[in-house]
Amino acid sequence: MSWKTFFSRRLSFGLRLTRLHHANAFLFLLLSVTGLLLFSTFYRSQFPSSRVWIKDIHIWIGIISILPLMFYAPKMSKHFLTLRKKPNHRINLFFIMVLLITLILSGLVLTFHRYFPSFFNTTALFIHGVTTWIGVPYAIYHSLTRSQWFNRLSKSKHQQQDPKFFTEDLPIYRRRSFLKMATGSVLAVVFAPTIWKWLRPYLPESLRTTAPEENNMVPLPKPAHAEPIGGGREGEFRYYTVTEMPTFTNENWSFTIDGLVDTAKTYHWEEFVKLKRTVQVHDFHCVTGWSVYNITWEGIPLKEMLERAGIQKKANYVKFYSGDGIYTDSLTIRQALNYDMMVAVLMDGELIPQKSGGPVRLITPEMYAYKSVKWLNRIELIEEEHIGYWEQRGYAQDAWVGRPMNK
Ligand SMILES: Nc1nc2c(c(=O)[nH]1)N[C@H]1C(S)=C(S)[C@@H](COP(=O)(O)O)O[C@H]1N2
Ligand SMILES: [Mo]
Repeated sequence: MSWKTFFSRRLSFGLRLTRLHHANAFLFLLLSVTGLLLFSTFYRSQFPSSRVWIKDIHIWIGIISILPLMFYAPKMSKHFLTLRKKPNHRINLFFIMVLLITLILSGLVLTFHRYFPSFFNTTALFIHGVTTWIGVPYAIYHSLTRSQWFNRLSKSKHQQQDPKFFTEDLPIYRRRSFLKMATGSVLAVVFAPTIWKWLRPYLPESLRTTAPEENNMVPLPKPAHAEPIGGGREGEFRYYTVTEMPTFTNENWSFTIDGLVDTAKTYHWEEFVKLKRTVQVHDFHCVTGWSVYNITWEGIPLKEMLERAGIQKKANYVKFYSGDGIYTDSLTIRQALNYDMMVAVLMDGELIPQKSGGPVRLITPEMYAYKSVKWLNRIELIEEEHIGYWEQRGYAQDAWVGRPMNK
């Protein structure tokens, strides 16, 4: 295959197919690389800012990858006929087509997630995941076992005779299928840990290992109800952090409200757990397409916290700091006074676990969860607008879920 083929007009049917095949393979490679970068936690923590444009590139290549399929569609039946005698190739072809179409459709749902109900997005994200973890190893296997290098490897020297005399029992076939199996096994071993990492959040709690280090806060807050009034959450979180997860104890934890307030105050845990709390049930939406439903949150309404501190006239924004030392976000005063903004302490009747941003986390039920600052330990009232961690990296300042701008 040479680059010239991509620009010539008079090509045989076979060469046209090869050209499409190569275009498709190239796009698939780019999509795999950008997709895996987006999935990688290491990458996310090392180069958080590039995620936004890598995601854009991934989406654009995804849309471009519809083109080879469109060019291929009218040729498909003829191609299928030429494969009469090669049932394996037919199966391969069918399989690849189903994979690509599923990837593209689920990718489109994820791209336009703002227009779909969140159940749709969660399902699309799962399907996009399944097809990726089948498709990527399969594509690698396919390109390896069809390569010339593999062909040379699978023929031993004294077998360069006319292939029509070979049957399944002959050594060349045994050698070939052995090599294919070996390639498959190596790929399975290489991909197993990553696939496990992807699959784990979907498994029931009992099959998962728990984090080694937890926060240790004393005393534990007592929930208002014996059972969570929402009946227990449905769906799984993907635990995000842009740093190592911070760990808290009574000694290193405090909570401050300051800035343009009448009385700035720093709470210690014993004081903080005595503050009056309320309970509310809400869904939780990440802007990347996953959701958790019916979470029962118990905590101090943000409005009460702010009003207790006394909002000064000059204050226009509320800035939230994470105890990780890096993550911040902000709301306008008007947004912050919305009745369901909460400084949450309990989730489904238990102290919010460390990996979920506990002991204290901001909850912004009607906004995308990037506003929901984990390990919240400081609220500052300010005059000028503050651009939060993800907003500096391209997320919209306006985070209302499924609602017109500028509410
Ligand atoms: N401190 C901190 N808060 C954070 C984040 C983070 O990386 N660090 N990620 C945000 C994003 S984008 C989402 S979707 C949610 C994820 O919450 P979870 O980790 O409990 O699933 O937390 C938000 N708050
Ligand atoms: Mo998110």
